[in-house]
Amino acid sequence: MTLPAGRDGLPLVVGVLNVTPDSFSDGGRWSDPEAALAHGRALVADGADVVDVGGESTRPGAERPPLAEELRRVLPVVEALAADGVVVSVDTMRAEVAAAAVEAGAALVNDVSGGLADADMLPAVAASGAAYVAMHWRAHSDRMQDFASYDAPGGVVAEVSAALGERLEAAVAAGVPAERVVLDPGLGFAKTAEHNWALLAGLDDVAALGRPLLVGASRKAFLGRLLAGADGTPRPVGEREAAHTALVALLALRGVWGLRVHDVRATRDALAVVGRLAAEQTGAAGSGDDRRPPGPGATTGPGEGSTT
Ligand code: PMM
Repeated sequence: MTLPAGRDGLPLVVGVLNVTPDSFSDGGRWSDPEAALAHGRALVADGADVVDVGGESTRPGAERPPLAEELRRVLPVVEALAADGVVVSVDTMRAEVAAAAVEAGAALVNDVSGGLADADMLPAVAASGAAYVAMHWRAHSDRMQDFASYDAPGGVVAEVSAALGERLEAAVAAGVPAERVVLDPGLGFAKTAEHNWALLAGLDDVAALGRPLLVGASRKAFLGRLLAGADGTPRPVGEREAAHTALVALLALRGVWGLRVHDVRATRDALAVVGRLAAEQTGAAGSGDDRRPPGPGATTGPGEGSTT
């Protein structure tokens, strides 16, 4: 499976579908397979290029579901969406879930542990033929914030880049072709808000590993902190979308490969603005087709930045 690509040179929009009772922003909303499937279809109608189906909450402090429960949550949804022709990704740290989901039609395995949580994961991905997202991770959610310190020279950007480089090497050593691997800095996973901002500013260093980047910032706590009220109370989860949409536009200009988001419609709107302006700047607009990609010679167009 080659990597899917976004539309018109813009980043791929990966819609989040958490089939969990306890995810931090949408836990319990789609926990029965029927509701989950309807939401997955709504994400596609809103313009998601990929739907990322997960059955384990990674909210800080969350407990892991048993394997059988994770399979029960994700498999029917993956199967039904794939049967609709949707490109499906499975968000799991377990090799058995990854293999079963690919069997059921998933094209990507999104492993927030980058292969560290389950020694069988990388060989399973290699055998499955699926594409692989390796995220930066240090520990399971019940204790990940105990590991949010980055003291090596170069700080969080250097440490995360080095760790992702190792995960890429491990994936390749297990038989996953490098061309199928996407890297993700793992915003919020064993990271403070300051670490997240440093990583966003330093994405080019992560991109220097030579693989496309996926970024998941949607609704995360660092945006709530940024928008905190005068008394320091973080902005609630449901009121962070405008800030996230601004970030989406900036990340598109940086040339990221994919954006993992809850609000697909707002993301598509932001990408429409980025794409249209890029087309205007490169002279590709004015043909009556407002959605044309930037042509050669673009200097600020999406996908043309130094980060891909
Ligand atoms: N974040 C969450 C879950 N899965 N996968 C990737 N690749 N990157 C992320 O940043 C990421 C992820 C947690 O967020 P959610 O509870 O909103 O799904």
